[in-house]
Amino acid sequence: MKIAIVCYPTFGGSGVVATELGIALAKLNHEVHFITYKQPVRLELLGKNVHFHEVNVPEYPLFHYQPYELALSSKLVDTIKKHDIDLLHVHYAIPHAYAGYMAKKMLEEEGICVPMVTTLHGTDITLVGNHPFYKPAVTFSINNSDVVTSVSQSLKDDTLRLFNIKKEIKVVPNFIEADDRKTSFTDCQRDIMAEPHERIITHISNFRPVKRISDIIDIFNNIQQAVPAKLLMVGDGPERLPAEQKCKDLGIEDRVVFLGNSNEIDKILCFSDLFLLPSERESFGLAALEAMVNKVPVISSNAGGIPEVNLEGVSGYLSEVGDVEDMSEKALLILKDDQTLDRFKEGAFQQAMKFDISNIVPLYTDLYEEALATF
Ligand code: GMT
Repeated sequence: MKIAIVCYPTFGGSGVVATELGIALAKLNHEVHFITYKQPVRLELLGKNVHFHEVNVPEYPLFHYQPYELALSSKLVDTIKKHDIDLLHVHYAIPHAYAGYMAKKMLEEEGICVPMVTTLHGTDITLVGNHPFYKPAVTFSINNSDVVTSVSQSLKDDTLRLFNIKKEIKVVPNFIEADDRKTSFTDCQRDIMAEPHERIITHISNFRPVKRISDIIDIFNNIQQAVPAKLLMVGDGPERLPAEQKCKDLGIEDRVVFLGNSNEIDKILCFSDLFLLPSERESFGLAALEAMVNKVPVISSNAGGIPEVNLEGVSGYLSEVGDVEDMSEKALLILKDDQTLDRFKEGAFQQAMKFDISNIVPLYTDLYEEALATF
């Protein structure tokens, strides 16, 4: 198949999933065309079967807002025609499904029919898309996609509750590649981050308010009072500076390292002992899954789709959103001795294996084939 993928090319989970999916499809000999405004961060090499088409939005001073959707839908039309694309897969309803629908209609005028698969990732539904300013367009885009998938049952339930959806939504969970650990244990340079007797706690996100960064600092503060520990904060976003200040106020700034955005997630996770994800909302929690496949147990909230990923008492523990004390106690339960920690590390890995790429990518290719057969 020749597949065009539209995604956000940033560090966010939706972009990561779209990129990894495209790379996996290319390995299966499908021809994959990424269409977005920047080369996706995880797309390191443009190899055989992988192409990237940049969407340019010319700046024009008359416009207060530059029309990205217009540029994207035009680029889609051109690329689909030029490369004889069979199917379009857009990640994120806003604005990708909207632009995709416009492209489909323009192509239909020329007698070209291309089915569109839309994958909902969370923020496009629970945070932004649900806003009254966007809701009619999001509802329309979902209802006019040929196939709609969501990354968890929880997100599907939210979508059906919040929007007037007439289309069937199929749950296709996010995935990881268990065989593709880039860091072997011999490469794992734990000693650059902590002393042998210290536990390493890690958080990775885009530091938006929904991630409850302040809770992470509080949980870590409690942990480090009971066991020697370091906290690695990976990523960047609006809550980073307040978090750095909070560490200073608590007098723990020498125990917390803010690493900024990183492309070396596996290298960091290989020496981590515990991952914290106390989010207010999370449709899936891909960062937790990436931790688990690196044998890092997870202390999380029970928000959204996280309980579909993190298994209570096996890969970690879950608490009510904001219950910092409970999360701290459960973290210490896991970290209290090496034997318990090893049991949770193995539990995390086994649970992550359920989401191995080999189980999930065929779900997408089956949907593509169905869509093409009925189109
Ligand atoms: O919240 C993020 O970290 C970024 C966001 C995105 O739009 O990329 O992530 C969403 O999609 C991910 C991939 O499907 C999910 O793992 C995240 O849970 C989801 N974020 C939210 O629902 C808040």
